[in-house]
Amino acid sequence: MNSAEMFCHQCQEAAKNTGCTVRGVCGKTSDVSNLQDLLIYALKGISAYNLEAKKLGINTNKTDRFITDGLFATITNANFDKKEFVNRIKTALYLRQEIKEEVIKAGGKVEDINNDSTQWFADSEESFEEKAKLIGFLSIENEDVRSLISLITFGLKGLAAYTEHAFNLGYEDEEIYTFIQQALVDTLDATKTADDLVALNLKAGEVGVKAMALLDKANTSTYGHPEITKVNIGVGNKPAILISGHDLKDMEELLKQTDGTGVDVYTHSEMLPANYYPAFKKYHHFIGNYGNAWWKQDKEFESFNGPILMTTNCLVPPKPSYKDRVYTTGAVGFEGLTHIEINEDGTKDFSVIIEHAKKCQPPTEIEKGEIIGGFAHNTVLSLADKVVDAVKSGAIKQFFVMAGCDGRMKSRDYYTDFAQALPNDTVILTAGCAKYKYNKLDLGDIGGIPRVLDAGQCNDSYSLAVIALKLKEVFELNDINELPISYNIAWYEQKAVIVLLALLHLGVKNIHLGPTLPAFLSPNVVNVLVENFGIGGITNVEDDIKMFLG
Ligand code: SF4
Ligand code: SF3
Repeated sequence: MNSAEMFCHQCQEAAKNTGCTVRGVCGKTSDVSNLQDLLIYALKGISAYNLEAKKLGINTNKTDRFITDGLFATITNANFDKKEFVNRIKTALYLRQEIKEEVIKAGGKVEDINNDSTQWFADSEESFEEKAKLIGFLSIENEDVRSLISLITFGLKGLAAYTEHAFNLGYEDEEIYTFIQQALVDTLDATKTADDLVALNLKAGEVGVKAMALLDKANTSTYGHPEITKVNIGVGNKPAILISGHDLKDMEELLKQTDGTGVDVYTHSEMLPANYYPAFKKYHHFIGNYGNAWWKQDKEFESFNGPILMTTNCLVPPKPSYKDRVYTTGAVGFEGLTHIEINEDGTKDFSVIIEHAKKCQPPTEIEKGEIIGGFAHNTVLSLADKVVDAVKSGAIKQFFVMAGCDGRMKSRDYYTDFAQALPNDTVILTAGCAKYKYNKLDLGDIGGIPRVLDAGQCNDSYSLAVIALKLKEVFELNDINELPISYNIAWYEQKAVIVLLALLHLGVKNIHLGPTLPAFLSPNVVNVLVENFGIGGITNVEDDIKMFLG
């Protein structure tokens, strides 16, 4: 590693579109960044033994979940807590030893697994810091290899996030765990060529589709299929709790525990789609959605007045004025905030947040009205005839997939302008917090079909793929790229990376990514993506619309 204090280039806001080297633009400190890198390295060591244990039929569920949760905790804006990472690394080294011993006991061979990731040991914060300096991304000299390993690592983080949401609802797939761990181990295999690493990335996309399908099954089997819903964006007059992030299990628990307490519940940012699920809509004290995408929380958490529960990313380092009202759970963490742990039986006790809410003022109104959503695959496919007719008659000329993330960069105004400038015979298919750039504009409808169809969270990008595949079948096309669908995707963190790899695996070509291409893609890797998949960036609204409508 060079003399920089840290090196992180995993998100779209990486400093100078190269990497954060002193402190993250996200607020992550250099010591936390380095400890996150070291945790990933420790997970590679556990994975090596774990894969062997799997071959021997040993139950590895504990380590599978630990590895998955560890990857998730390093995602952008999830966990900023240094102590947490020190503890996780210590646990990782302990678990590595434990699973190694189990492998030996079962007659397995461990000699072949010996490498630095399985052998190194340290037990103090200082020695972790020292070790971290040796294993960061900059220790990989070849920039193309570094780029491909970055791509796979970040894809795995996104994959782990979706896998964890699924296992929280009791849905697990051994194949996903095995892939994640094999891929982690492969990133340390010096015999892997650039071609091997490209193939590994595409394989990650394939497993990404599986994970999103599994999560979709988990969500819809547990809470029903999302329904077309008008979501209230105004406020009621009772004290309330705001819930953000992506975890629907936490949403369920919170609604159950607040029922009848006189405390209302609102969603923020990526929790908005919870409003579309039948199992949640039935609660009268579930009032609606408050505010916008994650990066506006510094203002919106302030005016919400009540406590906030962060179930996953994106957490912005909280301002002192509302810090005492923010609670974390799951993979999220921040020094000084109260963290709600999971009980042995899988439940969580949110009573401290509920009691806190009772002492707070109701939310201050920041807007009024409704937004419409709930266009996941089940709903859209039930409207398939109407959609197909509209395409055949020419009422709908083109669909634009504008899924992904929102972020604080001014350059993202492009997406608002783009949505506004699109001709009236086009429909936007969206998922993820990217939607906040245009979901409150009045873009009208086409014969009753709204011009912005929100499928849900970023993981519900899966729905958009299901819809595309169904349309391909209905129109009897050979290739998904023959559909009148353009892809103009906004990315920010690592879940968008796995969504991208999933789309590439499905054969989708000519995806445009913005507002900037990932800093971790080297010029040669960009060339591979351009040549094989037609990946491109964005320019300006006018030229891009001309280009897309070709
Ligand atoms: Fe920088 Fe993004 Fe990494 Fe934060 S997550 S340190 S903003 S690259
Ligand atoms: Fe948003 Fe963080 Fe990515 Fe789930 S909440 S899409 S950025």
